[in-house]
Amino acid sequence: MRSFSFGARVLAGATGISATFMAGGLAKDKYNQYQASPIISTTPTLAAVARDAVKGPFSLKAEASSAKERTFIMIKPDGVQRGLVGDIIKRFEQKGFKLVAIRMMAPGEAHLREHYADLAARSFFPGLVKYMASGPVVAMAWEGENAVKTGRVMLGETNPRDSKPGTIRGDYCITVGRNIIHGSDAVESANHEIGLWFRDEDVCDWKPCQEDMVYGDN
Ligand code: DAT
Ligand code: MG
Repeated sequence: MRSFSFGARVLAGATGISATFMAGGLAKDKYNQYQASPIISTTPTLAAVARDAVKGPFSLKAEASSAKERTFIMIKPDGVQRGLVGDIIKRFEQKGFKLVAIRMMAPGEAHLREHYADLAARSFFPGLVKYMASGPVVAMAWEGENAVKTGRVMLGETNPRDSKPGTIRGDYCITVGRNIIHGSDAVESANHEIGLWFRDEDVCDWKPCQEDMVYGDN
């Protein structure tokens, strides 16, 4: 065991104390700064952010190469309530797709009306919005080659009755009104939806270490 001289121990002790004071002082300064700055109360609602986002040009997140294609997947309130979040994420991970954004939220009816705007004239629209706002959802963006089309295949048909076993809707649900998951139906709508649900900085560009094992033409 290494032995310290008395002098060294005093020095070490003093350094420790001053370091503690310094750290404490810095922390206190930070705390005071934090106290001093008022909490911003003008945080825009998700619907407002989305409205601004869709007014401008859509950011094309999927144009670089097909391996960069992104799709918007959302676990609906019934999927969350039924404890299917983990199973659904697992399917996309197992497939080899890359999770680039994820957020649990209760977006509210205004945002959901915006998300399903193309269905606004349908008779089931009010019920759809109400059900979608009945609890939190898990919104995600997944990236990979043909992510949009393959994502739809993984989901199954809109009506679970027509969905094959092995698909998410085929395995986990029964009626169209409780079909547990949303998936974009085209690259353009995927980009639009990702822009509607996430800010640019929420979407992560990263390279999984397994990428060369998922993609390769040989
Ligand atoms: P998908 O979710 O497969 O893209 P969609 O965009 O046509 O299907 O419809 C969005 C959601 O609306 C769908 O997931 C469930 C609901 N929906 C569609 N058709 C319906 C119907 N006939 N009755 C009740 N809900 C319906
Ligand atoms: Mg759709």
